[in-house]
Amino acid sequence: MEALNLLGNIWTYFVTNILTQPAYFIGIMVLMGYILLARPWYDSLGGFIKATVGYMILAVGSGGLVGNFRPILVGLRDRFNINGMVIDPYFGQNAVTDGLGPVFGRTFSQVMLLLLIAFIFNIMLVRFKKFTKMRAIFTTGHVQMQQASTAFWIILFCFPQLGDTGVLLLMGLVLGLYWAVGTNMTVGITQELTDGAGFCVAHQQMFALTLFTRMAEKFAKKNDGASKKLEDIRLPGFLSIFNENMVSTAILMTAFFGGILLVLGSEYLTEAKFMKPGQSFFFYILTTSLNFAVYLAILQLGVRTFVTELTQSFHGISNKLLPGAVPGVDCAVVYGFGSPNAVTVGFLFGALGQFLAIGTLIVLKSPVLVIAGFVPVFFDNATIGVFANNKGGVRAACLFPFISGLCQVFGSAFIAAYVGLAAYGGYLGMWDWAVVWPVFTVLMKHLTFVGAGIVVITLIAIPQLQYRLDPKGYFMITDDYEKYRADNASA
Ligand code: ASC
Repeated sequence: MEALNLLGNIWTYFVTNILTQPAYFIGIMVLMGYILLARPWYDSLGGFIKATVGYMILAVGSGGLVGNFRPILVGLRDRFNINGMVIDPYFGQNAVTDGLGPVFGRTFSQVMLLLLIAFIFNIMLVRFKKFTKMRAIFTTGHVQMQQASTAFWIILFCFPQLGDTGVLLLMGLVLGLYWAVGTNMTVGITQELTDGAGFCVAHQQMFALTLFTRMAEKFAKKNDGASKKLEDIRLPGFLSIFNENMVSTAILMTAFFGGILLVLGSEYLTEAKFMKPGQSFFFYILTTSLNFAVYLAILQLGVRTFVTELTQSFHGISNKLLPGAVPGVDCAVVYGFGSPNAVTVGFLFGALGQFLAIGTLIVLKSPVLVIAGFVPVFFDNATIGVFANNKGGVRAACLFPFISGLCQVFGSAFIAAYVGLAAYGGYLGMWDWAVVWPVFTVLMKHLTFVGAGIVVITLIAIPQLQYRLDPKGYFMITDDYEKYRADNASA
């Protein structure tokens, strides 16, 4: 018993301080990688510092974006008196924490256990990649925590009769599979986007990225102007200022933020304490809008600081510990690649889709109303924008984030009402959790164990299908990207 307690304490310490703090998790992975590569201690220490600090810089950028956007979302809700649930991973996690006791008589500590079991499943599935064809490890800890919370709720909702161990093992398997299969799906498209940087995406829209990127490829086949990539467009005359990313971001955001802030009005913004009394409204709008470009630049600096370290050091892990494994990282890392304008365009069209969907719910007098949260509207859609643009150009970068915005709102409204999380004020709301997980949930609720079986078999089958499509390039794309590219070019 004593020993078990000690183990539990060590695990809790590890989860709180390292696993859910991606900066340290990535830093320690880099350190381990360099040690395994037998690099001198000072190189290893340097790698640890650059990776950790780089990730912390990235977090400053993404945190700044979230904070900067708050007045707009809070304001829209207050001004239009919308009473609904917020779609946002942090609100979703709070809703689970608040509801677990009253609804299911459970505590949050089991969520951490679920996280551990799912993570071990993920590693095992990659360890046996010869059979499973799964290549990637999910390392984005704060996201794993949010997903484990929502998944725990879903499994309790679907299998209320199941005991503690059964619940944890069944959901550990499904969630571990989702992590292994989802990250694995993004390996090829991320290698192509980053020209072989050696990582993939481990976040909350992995199915969306795969689906929309494949659809965007179809656009590229038509060789007209609209399938040109954002970075290849050279605008003439005065429009040429939009060719510069920082300028275009600032102008687009000033139009977007400015429009909404004008509607909210300086009186409201002062009352809600977003503006100081007597502050110039014009300069408040300008600063808020320009800050967007500032935080985006910070975020990209963070990415540049740690990606090279991660790529180099991970060879240590993938040569010695987990043969051929690829690290899955935060979606924001891809904003350092492809077209920076795709980030802004994806966000704007995603916002358009979300606002349209929210308006529709209001008009149709839906019993559940949704309030946009910044994390889904920005991080899902900007990432979809980057991948879609890379394959399908401008049109894809506008269309797919827009569709995604619709899916996020309608899907979340459905699932949150269905499983009862809407009553606690929030739902995770990211694309996979608004589209893919609702399907899993309906299957498991109605067909119980048969439904769970269908989910598990479908997930297991996905990497097998991917492998069948390109048996020769499948492992080569990560083991030797240069050769993969050369082979594809000659084909
Ligand atoms: C999420 C989440 C965040 C952001 C961040 C993006 O899903 O919980 O804090 O996206 O990971 O960089």
